[in-house]
Amino acid sequence: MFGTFSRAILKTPGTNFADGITESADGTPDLPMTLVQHAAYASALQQLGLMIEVLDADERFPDGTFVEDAAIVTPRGAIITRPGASSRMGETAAIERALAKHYPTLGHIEAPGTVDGGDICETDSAVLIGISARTNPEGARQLAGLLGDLGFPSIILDVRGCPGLLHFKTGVSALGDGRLVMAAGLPTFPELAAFESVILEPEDSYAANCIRVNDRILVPAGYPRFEDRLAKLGYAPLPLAMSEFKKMDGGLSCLSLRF
Ligand code: CIR
Repeated sequence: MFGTFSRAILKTPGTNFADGITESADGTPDLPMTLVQHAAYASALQQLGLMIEVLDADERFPDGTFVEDAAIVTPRGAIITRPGASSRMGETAAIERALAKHYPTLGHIEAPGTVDGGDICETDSAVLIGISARTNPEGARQLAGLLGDLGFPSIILDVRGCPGLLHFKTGVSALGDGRLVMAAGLPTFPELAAFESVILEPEDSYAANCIRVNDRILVPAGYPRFEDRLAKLGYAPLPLAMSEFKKMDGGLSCLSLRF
């Protein structure tokens, strides 16, 4: 069933977490607070029944805690990405080692393709692949082929030029049940016409990156209007403090690989 997971891989933020890439004007993350928020996120996944593996921090990669960008994991196979930021390309080696324990074979995005997992949104009917500043058309093409081999249809959407969208999933998440959460101000994508869209208020855009995990929707804390809407739709939101990750342009989904 959509959003049903039994395992997750995470990676502890390193002491140089603040040296990662960011365009946020929220300030410098506080390391102790970052570690507290990361531990709370890990413990929420455990409470939802997931077995988690938390990889050690690696100071070579300040953005390495955003593990979602390094792989696409599905119930039928996993694909190691080729991240679009050169400082992040080496992050995939540790993720590949961790995933190799669970998947007998792994697909790979090859040069000149680039893909960040943050651009990939799995829905119950198709995998949505965003072309962004990080995922290029060649990467999207390769990924669609690899997903097709695993039996998953995909839809490629070009989100380059959408203001405020680092990744596709910065602005779009799947709730299951044919529903997408979308940040305000995104263009209308004809390819997504079959989905029911839950469009957020402009001030709540950061909450557009949320994740369904088993019977809960993990949402960033601080967006009560969105929580109310989710509750009215019959979902049970679980708010998690994300302020320090937001300072590094990170969202909820990017802190874990769920499978
Ligand atoms: C970056 O710019 O690559 C990191 N500072 C943030 C990555 C966030 N990843 C994600 O939303 N999937």
